[in-house]
Amino acid sequence: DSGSQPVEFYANQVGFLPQQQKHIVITTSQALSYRVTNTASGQVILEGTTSSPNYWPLADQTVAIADVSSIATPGLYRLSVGDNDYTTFRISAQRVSALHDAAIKAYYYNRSGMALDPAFAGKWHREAGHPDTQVINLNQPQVSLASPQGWYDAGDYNKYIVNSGISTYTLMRAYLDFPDFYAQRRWNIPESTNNQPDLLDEVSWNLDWMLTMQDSDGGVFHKLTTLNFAPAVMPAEATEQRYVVAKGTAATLNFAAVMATAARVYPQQQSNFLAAAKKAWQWALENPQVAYKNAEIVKTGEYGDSSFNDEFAWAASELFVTTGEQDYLIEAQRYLGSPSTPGWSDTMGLAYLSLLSEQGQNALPAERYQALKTRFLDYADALVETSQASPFRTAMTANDFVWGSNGVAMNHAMVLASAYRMSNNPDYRHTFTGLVDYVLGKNPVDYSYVTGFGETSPRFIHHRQSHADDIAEPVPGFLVGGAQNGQQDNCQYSASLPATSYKDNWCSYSTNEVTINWNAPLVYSLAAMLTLTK
Ligand code: G3I
Ligand code: 9MR
Repeated sequence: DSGSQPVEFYANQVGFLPQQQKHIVITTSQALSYRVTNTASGQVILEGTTSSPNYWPLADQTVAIADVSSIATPGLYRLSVGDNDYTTFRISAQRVSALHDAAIKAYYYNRSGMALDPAFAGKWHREAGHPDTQVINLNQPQVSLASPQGWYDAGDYNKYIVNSGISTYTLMRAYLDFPDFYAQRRWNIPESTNNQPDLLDEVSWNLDWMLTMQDSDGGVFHKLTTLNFAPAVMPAEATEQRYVVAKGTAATLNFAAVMATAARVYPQQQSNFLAAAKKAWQWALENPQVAYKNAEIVKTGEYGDSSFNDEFAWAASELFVTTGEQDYLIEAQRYLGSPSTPGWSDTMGLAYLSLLSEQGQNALPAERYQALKTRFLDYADALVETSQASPFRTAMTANDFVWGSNGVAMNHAMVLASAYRMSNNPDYRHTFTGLVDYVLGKNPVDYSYVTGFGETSPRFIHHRQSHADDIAEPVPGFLVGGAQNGQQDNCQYSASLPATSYKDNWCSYSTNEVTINWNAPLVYSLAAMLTLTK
């Protein structure tokens, strides 16, 4: 009898969509029989046996899978094993929808230079901070510039181009791929009453800032920052002098890619965005190897990167898709390498996403498009295989458990959702929804890693506003970095394996900070689920 050994359940704590694959992980060293009860009727509606258990070394756990996919009616269910052990799970498109809106609303809460009004921010209202109207150029201290707006990067208050760029692109990618989903969607931000989709209003807030970071010669400053990280105070109290630092090749190409994309997304501003993109591209051609390094006195995030082929490939691809000019295609082909999962320092996958989008397909010769698609789907196939072989049914390997592992998971999900859009192969869909389940609770620490969503979700995030306000709940809708065992901070961790080294504490900036670049692929993945999982 299976009741003798207590088990633990790891399940999506927020809600499954009715039609998605639904796997619940159970800790056990033998296959178990289980039953599912509809809590409303009290009726047993499904009986089954788990898969045979497998050991996951990244968590030191042996687990089996209960597949409850056949249940597709919205409701609250109880999954039971033996006489005493059970968990509940929900099927609710509404909850997934609410989660999506919170994940994008998080950007509003991280706006620099804007007071958050109670009408939009509720109990998380706050004063404006960081007007950034008098920012000093660190290399030319007599020069100051205005560089207002934008989003704070993370739990800190600085604004970094490369990370802003991938976040902004990812949100625009969501808009371009799911235009009908976003056309009427609103989540109560100050611009919600205008006639533009809220997503475009939110992205504009950051694009306006990014434009100010371009110098007159076309080069782009790597970041806007204080010299040291601010203490954990509210934005309005973090008043140290801010600087723009050196220009660099990565920031400039990243900017070029984002502005070339924006030229497609905002037709009324096309010429302005495209001119900025071309000027940046030109600067990068003349300065192809300028790696950014923090000067000795600058202690904030470096976002250092010294390999630029991926940024060249990405910027050239965006310029090609926007203009159709063959010269850009030649450049894109020169730099294009193998597809990979995007991240702030690796933008090769973004070039693929754009070249393989509807607009990319229209611009590319058919054979070229097919060849790129084959390479991209081969990469997605490898993620599917990883997931199917994984005891937790999640496409995460040891290499993925880096600082921001949950961001890696969501970027894998974005790649897979895109593969699904191109091919209709359901394996891609199952693999990407399985990754969303992973961040929402189907993981060995049993956390739903998004603030405000799920039974056990982070409360003590490394987010200065959430730490300094007097509100018990953290700002909602933020995905934390997640498990990884680098332990680069001085927290005491109770576990040390890649998939279990996580701590819900302010001290854990290496696992419990939040960032705009981790939330963006979460937003994308949820929009993809709500659109594609019908
Ligand atoms: O490049 C090496 C690679 O060669 C090696 O195999 C791998 C093994 O761990 O490490 C790689 O370097 C990592 C680097 O990111 C690039 O991925 C470092 O270990 C890792 O510590 C580093 O983490 C970055 C962290 O800043 C520290 O610099 C995160 O990616 C990045 O998301 C994070 O970003 C911070 C900003 O600096 C400041 N704002 C908050 C934000 C989130 O915490
Ligand atoms: O608070 C900082 C966080 O936002 C960064 O991501 C992190 C990594 O660069 O650094 C944090 O600041 C810490 C600093 O690096 C070392 N002293 C403790 C700071 C956190 O309180």
